[in-house]
Amino acid sequence: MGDAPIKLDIENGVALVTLNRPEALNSFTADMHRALATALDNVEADKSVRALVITGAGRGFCAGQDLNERQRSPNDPPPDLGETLDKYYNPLVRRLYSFPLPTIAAVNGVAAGAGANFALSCDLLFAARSAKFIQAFSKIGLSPDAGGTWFLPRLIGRSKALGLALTAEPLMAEDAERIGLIWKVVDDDALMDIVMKIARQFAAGPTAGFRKIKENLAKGGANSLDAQLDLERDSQRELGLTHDYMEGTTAFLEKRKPVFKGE
Ligand code: LHQ
Repeated sequence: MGDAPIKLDIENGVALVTLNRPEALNSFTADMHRALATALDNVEADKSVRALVITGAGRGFCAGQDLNERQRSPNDPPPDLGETLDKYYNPLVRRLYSFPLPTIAAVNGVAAGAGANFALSCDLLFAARSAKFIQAFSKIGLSPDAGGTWFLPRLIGRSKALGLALTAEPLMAEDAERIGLIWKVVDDDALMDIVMKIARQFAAGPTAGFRKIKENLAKGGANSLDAQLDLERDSQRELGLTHDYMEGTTAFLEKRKPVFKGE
């Protein structure tokens, strides 16, 4: 039996999920999707976990759909790719985008197709300097999926989104940072140290506040200013009653580091 397609390590409040099919640049098989969903179930069930990191084993992050699984002989009926999206990719993107904890994608190498786009559903993207992002879909006659047509224009604007999707040109990590697709580019050998340090900070942070930040920013793109101001008021009212708000303000006044409980 080969290695498990997903590895899950939990330590110091941080769950590290590793896509683990390095021989195929961690491209997604149905098995890997199922293992990832189970890993995320385990992360959500473990109340000691307060931050999630996703990375790839080996030299790639994720090359999207495993195209071997899609190989057809001429006599097969045409595949229903929509079913694959409904069953695997769309639930994954929805789940990560609204995951109740801060999520970080540590993009260690090439991220192509759905592998580039599902990463955009994480909250913070760090990329190794040698990593690149490829909207590979047009090369095989497809249009971006895994949320790409939603995330890309919002993050980098219509012009860059169309350029990347139509040409399938690789976008190097430094350019991805420059145009706002990702949070930060870092040296390859520093990637995991930097990401895990931030993840541990998140795991010792005000988790309920982080959750509101995610929820409210997600709603901010579609709400009117009026609706958003009301939402901010309601959130602040709720967060103002938490242990962590009290602790944060007390620690500030006492000139010490806060000890957040995440509630
Ligand atoms: C792969 C793959 C791969 C299998 C590298 N599959 N083996 C959703 C729903 C349903 C259906 C369709 O699609 C989707 C969404 C999508 O994600 S569509 C887009 C699918 N992905 C791609 O088209 C990317 C295909 N890969 C590539 O273009 C290149 O491999 C990139 C540019 C990612 C990396 O290039 P290199 O660094 O030159 O590596 P390589 O091409 O030599 O790949 C290394 C190995 O990984 C190689 O196997 P081998 O046995 O020859 O060493 C590749 O065959 C394998 N591999 N991507 N998606």
